[in-house]
Amino acid sequence: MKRIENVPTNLFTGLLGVGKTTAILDLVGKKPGSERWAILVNEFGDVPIDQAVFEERAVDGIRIREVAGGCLCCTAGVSLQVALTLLLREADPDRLLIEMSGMGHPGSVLFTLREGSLSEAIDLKATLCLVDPRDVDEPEIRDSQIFQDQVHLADVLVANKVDLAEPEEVDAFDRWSTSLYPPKGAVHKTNGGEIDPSWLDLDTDPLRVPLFPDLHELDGHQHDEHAHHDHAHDEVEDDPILEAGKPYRSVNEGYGRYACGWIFSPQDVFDEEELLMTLAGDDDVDRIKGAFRIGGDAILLNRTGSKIETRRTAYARDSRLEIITRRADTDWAAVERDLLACLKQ
Ligand SMILES: Nc1nc2c(ncn2[C@@H]2O[C@H](COP(=O)(O)OP(=O)(O)OP(=O)(O)O)[C@@H](O)[C@H]2O)c(=O)[nH]1
Ligand SMILES: [Mg+2]
Repeated sequence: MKRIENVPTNLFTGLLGVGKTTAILDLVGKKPGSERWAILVNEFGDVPIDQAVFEERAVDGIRIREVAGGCLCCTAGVSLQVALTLLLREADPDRLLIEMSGMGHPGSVLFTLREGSLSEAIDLKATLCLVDPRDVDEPEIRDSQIFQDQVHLADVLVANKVDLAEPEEVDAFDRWSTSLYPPKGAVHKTNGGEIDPSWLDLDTDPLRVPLFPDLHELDGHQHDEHAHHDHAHDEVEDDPILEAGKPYRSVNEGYGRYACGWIFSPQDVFDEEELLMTLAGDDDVDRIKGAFRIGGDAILLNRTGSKIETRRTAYARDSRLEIITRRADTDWAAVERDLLACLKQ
């Protein structure tokens, strides 16, 4: 078997919905035709959505693998190594891009990539952290430990969604980003996740260590190999048997967030307007992403904060969604009833 060595690898970090998948898709569009790339994507929820988004856009020479249900930092030991070993073997890539979950702490992932058994296979390059410039002015976000460590461990800082920020917010981002210590290798501003491929080849600083290495002990649980999860989640079944009107449902929680994912039978067809009204409702929701069959067509739906976007998609295998909220007492069965009420008869 061919020995895989020194695959240039970048980690993409940033809070939920900041634009990591959008940025990687943008890069995929710029991939030289002759190159093979591998993408590892990690999502907080159990039901993979980003994987469907990547697969929909998959061009020749792209291999995708998903580690769902949690965050790579908690699976950084064995699952990350297993997933990466398989991915590297099947793709034999010229480049590897890793998208971390928005709730993910990059510290232990970077440690695994640098020191673990894969360190020879991987040539770790710059870690790119995407930031919504509006967040820099939000003390609740700016002072959160997860945000601080995502930023601190980044070599390249990219303000994305600049189109949604006021000029004062962009100024505040500029002041904040230049005040960071140690200084970043590069700071950029962009929209739509537009990344210059040359940023990927910047070096990583191996001396950056987490400010909050024990971050994921916050819920009062140990963070070690034996008692590692401060989040509980159902294992998503590989191919759940789906009956019309009876979706598969899987919950997952941790780090103060509660998620539920559904996969609906391909026979279930949604009324787009009803669906949008239903999913725009709850103010406590942090993030929704999904793909829905709406008749002849299918849509991808993205909600970040209170902003909802949809676009047509070629993904039509089933309908699926993930909702992430801060409310521990969310009645997921009731949410499911609301979703079922959006089905076309
Ligand atoms: N207005 C605006 N929207 C953007 C921009 N970049 C991404 N988006 C939108 O933001 C939403 C979330 O983008 P994603 O790329 O899925 O974000 P993510 O960081 O991968 O999200 P998670 O994987 O859930 O953490 C989508 O609806 C994107 O179309 C941007 O620069 N401006
Ligand atoms: Mg994503």
